[in-house]
Amino acid sequence: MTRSRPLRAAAALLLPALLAACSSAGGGSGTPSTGATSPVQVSTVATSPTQSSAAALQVTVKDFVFAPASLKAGPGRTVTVTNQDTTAHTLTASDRSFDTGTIAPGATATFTAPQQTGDHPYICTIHPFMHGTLTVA
Ligand SMILES: [Cu+2]
Repeated sequence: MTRSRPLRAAAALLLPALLAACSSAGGGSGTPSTGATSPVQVSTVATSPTQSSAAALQVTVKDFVFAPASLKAGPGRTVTVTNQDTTAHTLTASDRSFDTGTIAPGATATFTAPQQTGDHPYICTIHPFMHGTLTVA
C-alpha cells in the first residue's frame, strides 16, 4: 500500500489531490456526493447576511403593510421604498420630516433619513392605519 507519489508534488496539489483521491478511491460508495454539496452550502451562507450597514436601505409596501415595520438608518441615508401593492401609498413621517409623496402601484420612491437621531414614526397618509418606525442612529 506504499504510494510512490513525490511529497513535493503532493504538497503543492494538496487539496486537488485529496479530492481526486477521494473520488477515485470511493468507487461509488457515496463519498463524492458529500464533497460536491460543500461548495453550495458555503455560497448559501455567504449570501445570507443582508443587514449590513453598507447595504441599501429598503422598505417594501405590500398588503397595506410596511416591511420591515421598523428600520434603522444613519442620518441622511437614502431609503428606497417599493410599492408592491395594487393601490397607491405614501411613506410620510408623522412630523413630516420625510415624505416619499404618493407612490403608484409597482413604483419606487426614495426619502432621506433625517439628521435627528431617535425614533421617527411614519404612516401612509392615504391609509393612516398603516404605520412604521424609522430609527435614526
Ligand atoms: Cu397606503
